[in-house]
Amino acid sequence: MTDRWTRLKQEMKEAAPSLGIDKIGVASADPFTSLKQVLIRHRELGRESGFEEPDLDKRTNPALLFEDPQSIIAIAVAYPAKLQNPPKSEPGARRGILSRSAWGEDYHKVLRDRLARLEAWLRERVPELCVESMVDTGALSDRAVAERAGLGWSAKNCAIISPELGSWIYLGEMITNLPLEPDEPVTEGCGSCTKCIDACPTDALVGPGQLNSSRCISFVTQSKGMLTDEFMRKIGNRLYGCDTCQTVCPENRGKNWTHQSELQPDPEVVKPLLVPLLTIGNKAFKERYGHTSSAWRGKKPIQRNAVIALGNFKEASAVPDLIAVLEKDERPVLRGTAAWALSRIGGERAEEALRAAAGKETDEEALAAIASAIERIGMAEGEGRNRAETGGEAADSP
Ligand code: B12
Ligand code: SF4
Ligand code: SF4
Repeated sequence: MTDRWTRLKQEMKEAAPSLGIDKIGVASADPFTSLKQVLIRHRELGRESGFEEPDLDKRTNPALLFEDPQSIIAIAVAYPAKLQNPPKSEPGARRGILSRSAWGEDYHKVLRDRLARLEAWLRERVPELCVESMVDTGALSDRAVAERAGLGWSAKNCAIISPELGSWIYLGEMITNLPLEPDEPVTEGCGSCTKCIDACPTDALVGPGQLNSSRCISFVTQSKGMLTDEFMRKIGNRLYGCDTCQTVCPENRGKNWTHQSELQPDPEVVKPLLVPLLTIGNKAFKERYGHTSSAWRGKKPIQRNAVIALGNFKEASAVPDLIAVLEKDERPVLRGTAAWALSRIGGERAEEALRAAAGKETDEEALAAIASAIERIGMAEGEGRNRAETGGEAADSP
Protein backbone atom coordinates (compact mmCIF):
# COMPACT_ATOMS: atom_id res chain seq x y z
CA MET A 1 0.00 0.00 0.00
CA THR A 2 1.37 3.43 -0.89
CA ASP A 3 1.72 5.51 2.22
CA ARG A 4 0.43 9.05 2.75
CA TRP A 5 3.76 10.74 1.91
CA THR A 6 4.40 8.77 -1.25
CA ARG A 7 0.90 9.64 -2.45
CA LEU A 8 1.33 13.30 -1.51
CA LYS A 9 4.62 13.50 -3.41
CA GLN A 10 3.06 11.89 -6.47
CA GLU A 11 0.08 14.27 -6.37
CA MET A 12 2.38 17.25 -5.86
CA LYS A 13 4.33 16.37 -9.00
CA GLU A 14 1.09 15.98 -10.94
CA ALA A 15 -0.08 19.38 -9.66
CA ALA A 16 3.16 21.16 -10.65
CA PRO A 17 1.96 22.54 -14.04
CA SER A 18 -1.19 23.95 -12.44
CA LEU A 19 1.05 25.75 -9.91
CA GLY A 20 3.18 27.25 -12.68
CA ILE A 21 6.13 24.98 -11.84
CA ASP A 22 8.00 23.13 -14.61
CA LYS A 23 9.77 20.52 -12.52
CA ILE A 24 9.66 19.43 -8.89
CA GLY A 25 12.03 17.12 -7.05
CA VAL A 26 12.65 16.15 -3.47
CA ALA A 27 16.03 16.13 -1.73
CA SER A 28 16.94 14.88 1.70
CA ALA A 29 17.71 17.59 4.25
CA ASP A 30 21.02 15.99 5.24
CA PRO A 31 24.04 18.29 5.49
CA PHE A 32 25.81 18.98 2.17
CA THR A 33 29.12 17.67 3.45
CA SER A 34 31.14 17.44 0.25
CA LEU A 35 29.75 20.79 -0.97
CA LYS A 36 31.16 22.38 2.19
CA GLN A 37 34.66 21.23 1.27
CA VAL A 38 34.17 22.58 -2.28
CA LEU A 39 33.01 25.95 -0.91
CA ILE A 40 35.95 26.17 1.50
CA ARG A 41 38.38 25.52 -1.34
CA HIS A 42 36.48 27.94 -3.62
CA ARG A 43 36.97 30.66 -0.98
CA GLU A 44 40.62 29.81 -0.37
CA LEU A 45 41.29 30.16 -4.09
CA GLY A 46 39.59 33.59 -4.12
CA ARG A 47 36.95 32.47 -6.60
CA GLU A 48 33.85 33.71 -4.79
CA SER A 49 31.84 36.60 -6.22
CA GLY A 50 30.89 38.14 -2.89
CA PHE A 51 27.18 37.68 -3.71
CA GLU A 52 27.02 34.32 -1.88
CA GLU A 53 25.88 33.81 1.73
CA PRO A 54 29.18 34.09 3.65
CA ASP A 55 28.38 31.57 6.43
CA LEU A 56 29.45 28.21 4.97
CA ASP A 57 27.83 26.25 7.82
CA LYS A 58 24.46 27.82 7.04
CA ARG A 59 25.04 27.23 3.31
CA THR A 60 25.51 23.53 3.82
CA ASN A 61 23.44 22.54 6.84
CA PRO A 62 19.65 22.88 6.50
CA ALA A 63 19.28 22.11 10.23
CA LEU A 64 20.82 25.52 10.98
CA LEU A 65 18.03 27.19 9.01
CA PHE A 66 15.04 25.10 10.07
CA GLU A 67 14.24 23.06 13.15
CA ASP A 68 14.38 19.33 12.44
CA PRO A 69 14.09 19.52 8.64
CA GLN A 70 12.68 16.41 6.97
CA SER A 71 13.03 17.16 3.28
CA ILE A 72 13.75 19.91 0.75
CA ILE A 73 11.41 20.40 -2.18
CA ALA A 74 13.28 21.86 -5.17
CA ILE A 75 11.51 23.61 -8.03
CA ALA A 76 12.51 24.74 -11.51
CA VAL A 77 10.75 27.33 -13.67
CA ALA A 78 11.76 27.52 -17.34
CA TYR A 79 12.38 30.79 -19.19
CA PRO A 80 12.64 31.94 -22.80
CA ALA A 81 15.87 31.99 -24.79
CA LYS A 82 14.77 33.73 -27.99
CA LEU A 83 13.40 37.16 -28.76
CA GLN A 84 10.49 37.36 -31.14
CA ASN A 85 11.13 39.99 -33.82
CA PRO A 86 14.23 41.40 -32.14
CA PRO A 87 14.92 45.02 -33.06
CA LYS A 88 18.03 45.37 -35.21
CA SER A 89 21.26 46.75 -33.81
CA GLU A 90 22.79 48.78 -36.62
CA PRO A 91 25.14 51.68 -37.26
CA GLY A 92 23.57 54.83 -35.81
CA ALA A 93 21.20 52.71 -33.69
CA ARG A 94 23.36 50.34 -31.69
CA ARG A 95 21.80 48.17 -29.03
CA GLY A 96 22.92 46.35 -25.91
CA ILE A 97 21.57 43.12 -24.49
CA LEU A 98 20.37 41.91 -21.10
CA SER A 99 21.01 38.26 -20.30
CA ARG A 100 18.03 35.97 -20.48
CA SER A 101 17.96 35.70 -16.69
CA ALA A 102 16.83 39.34 -16.65
CA TRP A 103 14.06 39.00 -19.23
CA GLY A 104 10.49 39.59 -18.10
CA GLU A 105 9.53 39.99 -14.44
CA ASP A 106 12.25 39.58 -11.84
CA TYR A 107 12.57 35.82 -11.36
CA HIS A 108 12.88 36.20 -7.57
CA LYS A 109 9.32 37.48 -7.52
CA VAL A 110 8.06 34.83 -9.93
CA LEU A 111 9.65 31.93 -8.06
CA ARG A 112 8.51 33.24 -4.68
CA ASP A 113 5.00 33.28 -6.12
CA ARG A 114 5.36 29.66 -7.29
CA LEU A 115 6.73 28.58 -3.90
CA ALA A 116 3.84 30.36 -2.16
CA ARG A 117 1.35 28.56 -4.43
CA LEU A 118 3.02 25.23 -3.69
CA GLU A 119 2.96 25.98 0.03
CA ALA A 120 -0.77 26.76 -0.07
CA TRP A 121 -1.41 23.56 -2.04
CA LEU A 122 0.52 21.52 0.53
CA ARG A 123 -1.13 23.23 3.51
CA GLU A 124 -4.58 22.28 2.24
CA ARG A 125 -3.48 18.65 2.49
CA VAL A 126 -1.15 18.90 5.52
CA PRO A 127 -2.34 21.58 7.95
CA GLU A 128 0.66 21.03 10.24
CA LEU A 129 3.05 21.98 7.37
CA CYS A 130 6.09 24.13 8.21
CA VAL A 131 8.35 25.49 5.48
CA GLU A 132 11.23 27.87 4.83
CA SER A 133 11.35 28.94 1.17
CA MET A 134 14.21 30.57 -0.70
CA VAL A 135 15.30 31.71 -4.15
CA ASP A 136 18.81 32.89 -4.97
CA THR A 137 19.28 35.10 -1.91
CA GLY A 138 18.71 32.31 0.62
CA ALA A 139 21.55 30.57 2.42
CA LEU A 140 21.42 27.24 0.58
CA SER A 141 23.12 26.53 -2.75
CA ASP A 142 20.12 26.36 -5.10
CA ARG A 143 22.14 24.33 -7.59
CA ALA A 144 23.33 21.77 -5.04
CA VAL A 145 19.75 21.28 -3.79
CA ALA A 146 18.42 20.96 -7.37
CA GLU A 147 21.11 18.43 -8.23
CA ARG A 148 20.36 16.32 -5.15
CA ALA A 149 16.62 16.49 -5.89
CA GLY A 150 17.15 15.10 -9.39
CA LEU A 151 16.15 18.24 -11.32
CA GLY A 152 19.27 18.04 -13.46
CA TRP A 153 23.00 17.48 -13.48
CA SER A 154 25.70 19.86 -12.37
CA ALA A 155 27.27 20.76 -15.71
CA LYS A 156 30.71 21.92 -16.82
CA ASN A 157 29.39 25.47 -17.27
CA CYS A 158 28.28 25.28 -13.59
CA ALA A 159 24.57 25.29 -14.56
CA ILE A 160 22.04 22.72 -13.54
CA ILE A 161 20.88 21.18 -16.81
CA SER A 162 17.56 19.43 -16.79
CA PRO A 163 17.41 16.62 -19.38
CA GLU A 164 13.98 17.89 -20.50
CA LEU A 165 14.29 21.66 -20.01
CA GLY A 166 17.99 22.37 -20.58
CA SER A 167 19.62 25.06 -18.43
CA TRP A 168 17.18 27.93 -19.09
CA ILE A 169 15.67 27.33 -15.67
CA TYR A 170 15.47 29.27 -12.43
CA LEU A 171 15.78 27.33 -9.23
CA GLY A 172 14.18 27.67 -5.82
CA GLU A 173 13.51 25.47 -2.83
CA MET A 174 11.55 24.93 0.33
CA ILE A 175 12.83 23.18 3.44
CA THR A 176 9.92 21.27 5.03
CA ASN A 177 8.85 19.14 7.97
CA LEU A 178 7.35 16.54 5.58
CA PRO A 179 9.07 13.14 5.51
CA LEU A 180 8.97 12.84 1.71
CA GLU A 181 11.08 10.19 0.00
CA PRO A 182 14.06 11.82 -1.81
CA ASP A 183 14.35 11.54 -5.59
CA GLU A 184 17.40 10.09 -7.28
CA PRO A 185 19.89 12.45 -8.97
CA VAL A 186 19.75 12.24 -12.79
CA THR A 187 22.26 10.02 -14.54
CA GLU A 188 22.90 12.18 -17.62
CA GLY A 189 26.00 14.37 -17.84
CA CYS A 190 28.19 16.46 -20.14
CA GLY A 191 30.29 13.56 -21.41
CA SER A 192 33.35 14.65 -23.37
CA CYS A 193 31.84 17.98 -24.51
CA THR A 194 33.78 21.13 -23.54
CA LYS A 195 32.00 23.75 -25.71
CA CYS A 196 31.21 26.09 -22.80
CA ILE A 197 34.75 26.08 -21.45
CA ASP A 198 36.11 26.76 -24.94
CA ALA A 199 33.59 29.57 -25.61
CA CYS A 200 33.93 31.48 -22.33
CA PRO A 201 35.32 34.88 -23.39
CA THR A 202 37.50 35.37 -20.31
CA ASP A 203 38.50 31.78 -19.45
CA ALA A 204 36.48 32.19 -16.26
CA LEU A 205 35.60 28.50 -16.34
CA VAL A 206 38.88 27.29 -14.92
CA GLY A 207 37.81 23.65 -14.94
CA PRO A 208 34.64 21.60 -15.36
CA GLY A 209 32.06 23.17 -13.04
CA GLN A 210 34.64 25.52 -11.54
CA LEU A 211 34.24 29.25 -11.96
CA ASN A 212 36.63 32.03 -11.08
CA SER A 213 33.83 34.52 -10.42
CA SER A 214 35.97 37.63 -10.64
CA ARG A 215 36.70 36.78 -14.31
CA CYS A 216 33.09 35.90 -15.17
CA ILE A 217 31.53 38.54 -17.42
CA SER A 218 28.22 38.03 -15.66
CA PHE A 219 29.87 39.20 -12.44
CA VAL A 220 31.83 41.95 -14.21
CA THR A 221 28.65 43.46 -15.68
CA GLN A 222 27.24 43.67 -12.16
CA SER A 223 30.30 45.31 -10.60
CA LYS A 224 30.30 49.07 -10.08
CA GLY A 225 33.85 50.31 -10.55
CA MET A 226 36.13 51.12 -13.43
CA LEU A 227 36.98 48.01 -15.47
CA THR A 228 40.25 46.93 -17.03
CA ASP A 229 40.80 47.26 -20.78
CA GLU A 230 40.60 43.46 -21.13
CA PHE A 231 37.16 43.22 -19.49
CA MET A 232 35.80 46.26 -21.31
CA ARG A 233 36.70 44.68 -24.64
CA LYS A 234 35.28 41.31 -23.65
CA ILE A 235 31.98 42.63 -22.35
CA GLY A 236 31.01 43.36 -25.97
CA ASN A 237 27.49 44.80 -25.85
CA ARG A 238 26.34 42.96 -22.74
CA LEU A 239 24.56 45.33 -20.36
CA TYR A 240 23.76 42.79 -17.67
CA GLY A 241 24.77 39.14 -17.26
CA CYS A 242 26.28 36.76 -19.78
CA ASP A 243 24.72 33.78 -21.53
CA THR A 244 27.58 32.54 -23.69
CA CYS A 245 28.29 29.29 -21.81
CA GLN A 246 24.60 28.41 -22.12
CA THR A 247 23.92 29.52 -25.70
CA VAL A 248 26.73 27.30 -26.98
CA CYS A 249 25.50 24.30 -25.00
CA PRO A 250 24.09 21.52 -27.21
CA GLU A 251 21.69 20.60 -24.41
CA ASN A 252 19.90 23.92 -24.98
CA ARG A 253 19.48 23.43 -28.72
CA GLY A 254 15.90 24.26 -29.71
CA LYS A 255 14.93 25.06 -26.10
CA ASN A 256 12.88 28.24 -25.77
CA TRP A 257 10.23 28.30 -23.06
CA THR A 258 7.39 30.66 -23.83
CA HIS A 259 4.63 29.40 -21.53
CA GLN A 260 5.40 31.46 -18.38
CA SER A 261 3.66 34.71 -19.22
CA GLU A 262 5.49 36.88 -16.63
CA LEU A 263 8.88 35.81 -17.97
CA GLN A 264 8.33 36.89 -21.57
CA PRO A 265 10.58 39.78 -22.60
CA ASP A 266 9.82 43.16 -24.10
CA PRO A 267 12.45 43.32 -26.87
CA GLU A 268 12.83 47.10 -26.53
CA VAL A 269 13.64 46.71 -22.84
CA VAL A 270 16.03 43.75 -23.07
CA LYS A 271 17.73 44.85 -26.29
CA PRO A 272 17.66 48.61 -25.82
CA LEU A 273 19.19 51.42 -27.83
CA LEU A 274 22.44 52.39 -26.15
CA VAL A 275 22.57 56.16 -26.56
CA PRO A 276 19.33 56.96 -24.66
CA LEU A 277 20.61 54.85 -21.75
CA LEU A 278 23.50 57.25 -21.19
CA THR A 279 21.20 59.93 -19.84
CA ILE A 280 18.26 57.92 -18.53
CA GLY A 281 16.88 59.45 -15.31
CA ASN A 282 16.15 57.54 -12.10
CA LYS A 283 12.41 57.58 -12.63
CA ALA A 284 12.57 56.35 -16.23
CA PHE A 285 15.12 53.69 -15.25
CA LYS A 286 12.81 52.43 -12.52
CA GLU A 287 9.86 52.34 -14.89
CA ARG A 288 11.76 50.45 -17.61
CA TYR A 289 14.01 48.19 -15.58
CA GLY A 290 12.65 48.23 -12.02
CA HIS A 291 10.56 45.11 -12.59
CA THR A 292 13.48 43.08 -14.00
CA SER A 293 16.25 41.28 -12.11
CA SER A 294 18.83 43.59 -13.74
CA ALA A 295 17.91 46.58 -11.58
CA TRP A 296 19.22 45.30 -8.25
CA ARG A 297 22.60 47.04 -8.62
CA GLY A 298 21.01 50.32 -9.73
CA LYS A 299 21.46 52.08 -13.05
CA LYS A 300 25.17 52.86 -12.84
CA PRO A 301 26.61 49.49 -13.95
CA ILE A 302 24.14 49.30 -16.85
CA GLN A 303 25.01 52.83 -17.96
CA ARG A 304 28.74 52.10 -17.65
CA ASN A 305 28.24 48.97 -19.76
CA ALA A 306 26.28 50.99 -22.36
CA VAL A 307 29.25 53.36 -22.67
CA ILE A 308 31.56 50.35 -23.10
CA ALA A 309 29.29 48.78 -25.72
CA LEU A 310 29.33 51.99 -27.81
CA GLY A 311 33.13 51.89 -27.62
CA ASN A 312 33.18 48.26 -28.68
CA PHE A 313 30.87 49.03 -31.60
CA LYS A 314 33.23 51.91 -32.55
CA GLU A 315 30.06 53.88 -33.01
CA ALA A 316 31.28 57.20 -34.41
CA SER A 317 27.80 58.78 -34.29
CA ALA A 318 27.86 58.43 -30.50
CA VAL A 319 31.00 60.56 -30.06
CA PRO A 320 29.07 63.73 -29.04
CA ASP A 321 27.02 61.75 -26.50
CA LEU A 322 30.15 60.17 -25.06
CA ILE A 323 31.86 63.55 -24.88
CA ALA A 324 28.86 64.82 -22.91
CA VAL A 325 29.35 61.94 -20.43
CA LEU A 326 33.08 62.67 -20.24
CA GLU A 327 32.47 66.35 -19.53
CA LYS A 328 29.28 66.37 -17.50
CA ASP A 329 28.50 63.08 -15.78
CA GLU A 330 28.75 63.40 -12.01
CA ARG A 331 30.16 59.91 -11.58
CA PRO A 332 33.93 59.51 -12.09
CA VAL A 333 33.53 55.87 -13.22
CA LEU A 334 31.24 57.00 -16.03
CA ARG A 335 33.63 59.79 -17.07
CA GLY A 336 36.63 57.43 -17.04
CA THR A 337 34.76 54.78 -18.99
CA ALA A 338 33.62 57.38 -21.56
CA ALA A 339 37.29 58.27 -22.04
CA TRP A 340 38.05 54.63 -22.81
CA ALA A 341 35.11 54.40 -25.26
CA LEU A 342 36.20 57.58 -27.06
CA SER A 343 39.71 56.25 -27.46
CA ARG A 344 38.33 53.04 -28.88
CA ILE A 345 36.29 54.98 -31.45
CA GLY A 346 39.06 57.43 -32.20
CA GLY A 347 39.04 60.50 -34.44
CA GLU A 348 39.99 64.13 -34.01
CA ARG A 349 36.93 65.22 -32.10
CA ALA A 350 37.34 62.45 -29.55
CA GLU A 351 41.01 63.27 -29.11
CA GLU A 352 40.36 66.99 -28.64
CA ALA A 353 37.72 66.28 -26.03
CA LEU A 354 40.06 63.92 -24.18
CA ARG A 355 42.85 66.50 -24.12
CA ALA A 356 40.46 69.17 -22.84
CA ALA A 357 39.12 66.81 -20.18
CA ALA A 358 42.67 66.01 -19.02
CA GLY A 359 43.06 69.67 -18.07
CA LYS A 360 39.85 69.79 -16.08
CA GLU A 361 39.35 66.37 -14.47
CA THR A 362 39.88 66.30 -10.71
CA ASP A 363 39.15 62.67 -9.87
CA GLU A 364 42.34 60.61 -9.77
CA GLU A 365 40.92 57.42 -11.27
CA ALA A 366 39.08 59.24 -14.05
CA LEU A 367 42.21 61.26 -14.79
CA ALA A 368 44.26 58.07 -15.10
CA ALA A 369 41.65 56.65 -17.50
CA ILE A 370 41.80 59.84 -19.58
CA ALA A 371 45.61 59.69 -19.71
CA SER A 372 45.53 56.06 -20.92
CA ALA A 373 42.85 56.97 -23.44
CA ILE A 374 45.00 59.77 -24.89
CA GLU A 375 47.95 57.41 -25.10
CA ARG A 376 45.82 54.74 -26.82
CA ILE A 377 44.33 57.15 -29.32
CA GLY A 378 47.81 58.46 -30.16
CA MET A 379 49.11 54.95 -30.70
CA ALA A 380 46.16 54.07 -32.95
CA GLU A 381 46.82 57.12 -35.09
CA GLY A 382 50.50 56.28 -35.23
CA GLU A 383 49.51 52.97 -36.71
CA GLY A 384 47.57 54.88 -39.36
CA ARG A 385 44.28 53.21 -38.65
CA ASN A 386 41.02 55.05 -38.84
CA ARG A 387 39.31 53.19 -36.07
CA ALA A 388 36.08 55.10 -36.38
CA GLU A 389 35.38 53.32 -39.63
CA THR A 390 35.92 49.76 -38.51
CA GLY A 391 32.92 47.78 -37.45
CA GLY A 392 32.69 46.95 -33.75
CA GLU A 393 32.36 43.61 -32.14
CA ALA A 394 29.09 42.65 -30.53
CA ALA A 395 28.33 39.72 -28.36
CA ASP A 396 25.43 37.57 -27.41
CA SER A 397 22.77 39.11 -29.62
CA PRO A 398 19.79 36.77 -29.66
C1 B12 B 1 26.94 33.84 -6.52
C2 B12 B 1 26.11 33.50 -7.74
C3 B12 B 1 26.58 33.91 -8.98
C4 B12 B 1 28.01 34.41 -9.18
C5 B12 B 1 28.96 33.18 -9.13
C6 B12 B 1 28.44 31.98 -9.98
C7 B12 B 1 29.06 30.64 -9.66
N1 B12 B 1 29.05 29.75 -10.64
O1 B12 B 1 29.53 30.38 -8.55
C8 B12 B 1 27.90 35.11 -10.56
C9 B12 B 1 27.53 36.58 -10.35
C10 B12 B 1 29.15 35.04 -11.42
C11 B12 B 1 26.70 34.39 -11.13
C12 B12 B 1 26.46 34.29 -12.49
C13 B12 B 1 25.39 33.59 -13.04
N2 B12 B 1 24.32 33.11 -12.38
CO1 B12 B 1 24.23 33.01 -10.44
N3 B12 B 1 24.07 32.64 -8.60
C14 B12 B 1 24.88 32.82 -7.59
C15 B12 B 1 24.31 32.23 -6.30
C16 B12 B 1 23.74 33.38 -5.43
C17 B12 B 1 25.31 31.40 -5.47
C18 B12 B 1 26.17 30.43 -6.28
C19 B12 B 1 27.28 29.80 -5.50
O2 B12 B 1 27.20 29.63 -4.31
N4 B12 B 1 28.39 29.42 -6.16
C20 B12 B 1 29.50 28.73 -5.55
C21 B12 B 1 29.67 27.35 -6.22
C22 B12 B 1 31.02 26.74 -5.80
O3 B12 B 1 28.65 26.51 -5.73
P1 B12 B 1 27.26 26.20 -6.50
O4 B12 B 1 27.39 26.56 -7.91
O5 B12 B 1 26.14 26.76 -5.71
O6 B12 B 1 27.21 24.60 -6.29
C23 B12 B 1 27.77 23.73 -7.23
C24 B12 B 1 29.24 23.46 -7.05
O7 B12 B 1 29.55 23.49 -5.70
C25 B12 B 1 29.35 22.08 -7.70
N5 B12 B 1 30.13 21.11 -6.98
C26 B12 B 1 29.78 20.41 -5.89
N6 B12 B 1 30.72 19.52 -5.58
C27 B12 B 1 31.67 19.65 -6.52
C28 B12 B 1 32.86 18.96 -6.68
C29 B12 B 1 33.68 19.32 -7.73
C30 B12 B 1 34.95 18.59 -7.86
C31 B12 B 1 33.31 20.37 -8.62
C32 B12 B 1 34.18 20.76 -9.76
C33 B12 B 1 32.10 21.05 -8.45
C34 B12 B 1 31.31 20.65 -7.39
O8 B12 B 1 28.05 21.52 -7.73
C35 B12 B 1 27.15 22.37 -7.05
C36 B12 B 1 25.79 22.25 -7.73
O9 B12 B 1 25.87 22.51 -9.13
C37 B12 B 1 23.16 31.30 -6.86
C38 B12 B 1 21.90 31.22 -5.99
C39 B12 B 1 22.11 30.36 -4.77
N7 B12 B 1 21.68 30.84 -3.63
O10 B12 B 1 22.66 29.27 -4.86
C40 B12 B 1 22.85 31.93 -8.26
C41 B12 B 1 22.55 30.97 -9.43
C42 B12 B 1 23.59 29.88 -9.40
N8 B12 B 1 22.77 31.82 -10.60
C43 B12 B 1 22.02 31.53 -11.61
C44 B12 B 1 22.14 32.10 -12.89
C45 B12 B 1 20.97 31.95 -13.84
C46 B12 B 1 23.33 32.77 -13.26
C47 B12 B 1 23.74 33.21 -14.67
C48 B12 B 1 23.36 32.26 -15.79
C49 B12 B 1 23.14 34.62 -14.92
C50 B12 B 1 23.56 35.24 -16.23
N9 B12 B 1 22.91 34.92 -17.34
O11 B12 B 1 24.46 36.06 -16.25
C51 B12 B 1 25.30 33.32 -14.51
C52 B12 B 1 26.00 31.99 -14.84
C53 B12 B 1 27.47 32.00 -14.53
C54 B12 B 1 28.01 30.57 -14.33
N10 B12 B 1 28.63 30.00 -15.35
O12 B12 B 1 27.86 30.00 -13.24
C55 B12 B 1 21.01 30.44 -11.26
C56 B12 B 1 21.42 29.11 -11.93
C57 B12 B 1 20.28 28.32 -12.56
C58 B12 B 1 20.79 27.04 -13.19
N11 B12 B 1 20.04 26.52 -14.15
O13 B12 B 1 21.81 26.48 -12.85
C59 B12 B 1 21.08 30.44 -9.69
C60 B12 B 1 20.86 29.08 -9.03
C61 B12 B 1 19.99 31.44 -9.22
C62 B12 B 1 18.59 30.82 -9.24
N12 B12 B 1 17.98 30.66 -8.09
O14 B12 B 1 18.05 30.46 -10.26
N13 B12 B 1 25.93 33.84 -10.17
S1 SF4 C 1 28.65 33.51 -17.88
FE1 SF4 C 1 30.02 34.17 -19.57
S2 SF4 C 1 31.95 34.78 -18.62
FE2 SF4 C 1 30.76 33.62 -17.08
S3 SF4 C 1 31.45 31.51 -17.27
FE3 SF4 C 1 29.72 31.70 -18.65
S4 SF4 C 1 30.60 32.29 -20.65
FE4 SF4 C 1 32.18 32.61 -19.09
S1 SF4 D 1 28.42 22.97 -23.45
FE1 SF4 D 1 28.87 20.81 -23.25
S2 SF4 D 1 30.23 20.68 -21.46
FE2 SF4 D 1 29.27 22.69 -21.40
S3 SF4 D 1 27.47 22.41 -20.12
FE3 SF4 D 1 26.79 22.06 -22.21
S4 SF4 D 1 26.98 19.84 -22.50
FE4 SF4 D 1 28.17 20.37 -20.69
